[in-house]
Amino acid sequence: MTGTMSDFRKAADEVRNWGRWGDDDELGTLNFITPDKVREAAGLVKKGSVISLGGDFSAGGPQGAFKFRQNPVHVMTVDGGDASTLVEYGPQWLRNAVAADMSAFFADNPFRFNDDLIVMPLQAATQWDAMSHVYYEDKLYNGFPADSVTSFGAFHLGIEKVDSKGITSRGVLLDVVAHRGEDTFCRPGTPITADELDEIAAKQNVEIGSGDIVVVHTGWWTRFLETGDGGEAGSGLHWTCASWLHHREVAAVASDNLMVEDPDPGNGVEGTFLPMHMLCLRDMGLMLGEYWDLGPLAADCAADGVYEFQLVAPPLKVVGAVGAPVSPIAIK
Ligand code: UVW
Repeated sequence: MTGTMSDFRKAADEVRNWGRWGDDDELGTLNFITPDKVREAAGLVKKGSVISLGGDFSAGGPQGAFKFRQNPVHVMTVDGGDASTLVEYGPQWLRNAVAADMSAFFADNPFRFNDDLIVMPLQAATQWDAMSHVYYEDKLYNGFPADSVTSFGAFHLGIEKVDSKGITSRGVLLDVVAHRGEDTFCRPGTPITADELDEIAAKQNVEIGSGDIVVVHTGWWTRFLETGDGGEAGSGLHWTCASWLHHREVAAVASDNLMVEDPDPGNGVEGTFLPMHMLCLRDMGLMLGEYWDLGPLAADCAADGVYEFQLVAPPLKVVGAVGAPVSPIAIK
């Protein structure tokens, strides 16, 4: 069912954290991650197993459904054949500019190197949304003006601002795929509600506490790996889950789908766009992780019955960026 603007305003007033950690705060709910919390998370490492939650960054990524986001373009700028090939075939300017360098590096020397370059949207695959990613009514989180994000980047709430928090904390996986008895992924049509999150936590015998990072398995990435279809809709969190995250003092939330929240506007709020993004990033200051690969972690948790772990997920420090790639790991 679609929510109304008045439902949205009520939720926004309830979850808004502006001023809670000071007028100049740019960490938002990451403030819930205290030194004690980091110690608690490190104490969850028992088996010494490391599980990657990062998807591949490649031309075969999930982008393409929206024209403003492309898959990564990755090219080699130096490879072992350059010295001989460029000297033999390259035009004069290239020989002067590059081949001479390469020849100098490589001539009579078997110790060589390769270099490369990548062009891509920072949102191409596994990523964090920075708090500067979305806004409404000209305000970002904590009341910073929306026009502080300029063509030179975000002067407030850029992704590099969260560096002091790692990001690392206790991670908790909530496995919606297993709970719903799905084979691979949660099909579109039924958003994940706060009650369902509570049911899953109870079933998994795990509690969500202050400073935790909640990781929601919908199976979308596993499905994408099978089909290669990055445009397929799936299920996501109902926008009202923002209040659930707020009351539990969750530090951040991540999922394996393209927007964490349910993609169907019919399950959103009339007259808004990405209502859960707005409540989480703009009102609460709570970061969203998208396109995480949660299949292997879900399998591991199902096997040992342990759904909590040390999560280590530092975003790439791209100064002024409104989001950044990440290769998260869960350590158990
Ligand atoms: C948008 O689609 C605007 O954002 P996200 O990639 O965070 O879902």
